[in-house]
Amino acid sequence: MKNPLPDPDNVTFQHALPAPDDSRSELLASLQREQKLINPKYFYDERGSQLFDRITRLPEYYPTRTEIDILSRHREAISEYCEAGCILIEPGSGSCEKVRLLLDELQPSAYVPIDISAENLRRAALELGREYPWLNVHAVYADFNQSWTFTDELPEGKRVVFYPGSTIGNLEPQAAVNFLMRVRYLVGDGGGALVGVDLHKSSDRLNAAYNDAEGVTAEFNLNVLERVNVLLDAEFDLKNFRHLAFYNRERQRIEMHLVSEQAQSVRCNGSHIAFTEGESIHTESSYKYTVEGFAKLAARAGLALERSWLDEDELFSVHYLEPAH
Ligand code: AVJ
Repeated sequence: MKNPLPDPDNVTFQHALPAPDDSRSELLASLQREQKLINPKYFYDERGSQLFDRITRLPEYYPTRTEIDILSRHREAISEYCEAGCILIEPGSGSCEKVRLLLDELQPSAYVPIDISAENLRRAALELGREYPWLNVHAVYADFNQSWTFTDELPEGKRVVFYPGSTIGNLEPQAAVNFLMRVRYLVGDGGGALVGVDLHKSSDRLNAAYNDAEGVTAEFNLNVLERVNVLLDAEFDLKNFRHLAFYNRERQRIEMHLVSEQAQSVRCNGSHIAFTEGESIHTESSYKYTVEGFAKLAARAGLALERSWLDEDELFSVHYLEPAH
């Protein structure tokens, strides 16, 4: 069906995606490593995004509802730190749900959603622009894991990066420091960052959140193989792999794997990838931090933790960071 509404003129689009070949060879190389890997960014195709949406509503998966609760409860204080008139930049904006909790109170002069899912980005930006006609929405279609060059074209104003959802937990700690250094450079001396971070806690609670009774997380994990099948013209059979997720306390991270149920050889990109029985593909790490641990991490990137907001049970945290002087 054609969209009967014209695009609102407070919404603009910018395209900054690298050539698709780059990401294909990166993905293939990661599957040929000693410990096979798939970057968790590949989870989020159409179906993967839908499954993740379902995860966020599962009784065991506390992060989303807890963060929403923190953002709503503290929107006034949060807005004082971010400041009205700021340029709010959200890498991996998805459906732009969480930013809605802040917009009315914060009154930023522009919102810059960045996402690698073109269709979702377009839909989400247009919807948001219609809902908030006073807001300048500048959508950027880009892979922020790879390049930040798009930032030359942003409107003027105090820049604040909004990075909710503990997405930063997907990065290895050193990569998280590198990410925060880029954030610091992007926002400059006068800017800031609002970052949502899942907290270290009991293994039982964490293990339950990634092994839900309904099996949605298992489906989400397995679905990444469908994506690989499309991107690399491969023949992974989902029935031959099973979901594994556990909290690695020593490294303070949830690990998700897909475990091969049998010895098998999978056709992939004109070649084959061999699995022994029980061999795994590491599909995701989700690092958990203490407030002190996260403050130290941010400090390594030249960012000072100005303020933290936690829920009562100390399950989740939202932090305002500023360049350290
Ligand atoms: C979107 C990376 C924050 O690590 O909790 C949820 C993704 N994976 N269940 C997380 C995820 C399995 C999620 N993040």
